[in-house]
Amino acid sequence: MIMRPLFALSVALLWASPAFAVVETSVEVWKSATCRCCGNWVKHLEANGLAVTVNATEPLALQRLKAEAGVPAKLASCHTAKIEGYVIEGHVPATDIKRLIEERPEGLGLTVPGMPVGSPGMEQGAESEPYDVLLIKKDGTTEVFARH
Ligand SMILES: [Cu+2]
Repeated sequence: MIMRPLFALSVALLWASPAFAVVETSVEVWKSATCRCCGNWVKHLEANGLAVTVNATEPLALQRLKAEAGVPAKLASCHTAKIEGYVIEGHVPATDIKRLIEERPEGLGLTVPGMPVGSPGMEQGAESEPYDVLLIKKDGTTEVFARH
């Protein structure tokens, strides 16, 4: 019966290890394997210190995932991500993701609908258009979380 307490101890140590903390705060991304701007957005997150895991996902599965996450079609973009229970849709800047995790507002998560030129991953030289990062509320309405 000496195995039991040892086993319990090792499980406790496993859960307390920093590796699990990293996994907990990493961004999980679903995107088409060939989406270039999605890949550039992932690089933007990593460059800003966020750990990212990427799932190559077929378009239909991606659409279903967006619907299940509560992202209405009119607020959708190319890729979908999740961090700490929030959904992140489209080219949301890393600074806004960090603020979301810090402030933890009530809502489903953040979206940048469409793919505005100049947003992270959508850089086209010096060109950029103004865009809003929207907080998706639980009832499907939105409010402006940040303006860029
Ligand atoms: Cu894109």
